[in-house]
Amino acid sequence: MELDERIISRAIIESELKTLLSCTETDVAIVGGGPSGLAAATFLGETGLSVTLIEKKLSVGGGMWGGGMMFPRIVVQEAARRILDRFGIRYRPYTEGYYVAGSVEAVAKLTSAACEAGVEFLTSMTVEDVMVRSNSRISGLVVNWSPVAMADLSVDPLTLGCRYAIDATGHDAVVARLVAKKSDQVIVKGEGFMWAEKAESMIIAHTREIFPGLIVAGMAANAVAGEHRMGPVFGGMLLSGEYAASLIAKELCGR
Ligand code: 48F
Repeated sequence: MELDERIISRAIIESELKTLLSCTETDVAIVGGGPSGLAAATFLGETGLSVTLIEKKLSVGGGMWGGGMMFPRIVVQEAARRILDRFGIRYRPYTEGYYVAGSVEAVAKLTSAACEAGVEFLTSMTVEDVMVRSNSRISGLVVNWSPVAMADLSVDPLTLGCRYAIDATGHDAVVARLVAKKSDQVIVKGEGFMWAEKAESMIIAHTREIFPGLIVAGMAANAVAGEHRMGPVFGGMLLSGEYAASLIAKELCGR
């Protein structure tokens, strides 16, 4: 069989266009493919809800790839060890209650689990605004290709409808800030100094619906609340993603 470039191109375009069309109406749109976004995506996908994860970079993984100062290792505390087990991420105990895993393996296994759970990934796409109708609830996201902003092109965005959105954009809490700019219902306090114990112990309390239809998870949740940062200990990110998923599953699936 002789390979035909036109068939290869058609296969790619047709299959991705179908995916993009299906993502114009999704149950849950997750913004950001770091550890909290990936964990939330998997848990939600497993409930049978349709889940789209939008990531502005070419690859998912967020801050996990870099571990601590580019040493590709992450630390997870006892409270979240069960999540490492759940995703099959191997780890070694370091000292009591502290476990070390490889960041490459962690990202790969979180991503693989999200794929298995049926999550659709839209990469190189940036969320630049949200849709809010008269019911004062998030009804969708406004998106554009990331290179449009990088090249400073003047190109109008498109929209993706959703029943719930999760802001998992990390330290910048991008979606929360977009909403805060246009609604006084949301205030983003910005993250505080590094204090791992406090930051990790408060993250579940800060993982919540900050605006109808918008849940904040991961470092974005702490940034909105004015909570401390925690550095390369990742248990809270995984637990927050799991908890964000449970809040939405309760509303949309009644469990
Ligand atoms: O930063 P990130 O990994 O967020 P996280 O899940 O985890 C934080 C940790 O990595 C670490 C930490 C705790 O251990 O302090 O920093 O809270 O991932 C956020 C992702 O969101 C993407 C960004 O490229 C990254 O991959 N992102 C940011 N803004 C946008 C976006 C946007 N406007 N549209 C789409 N994706």
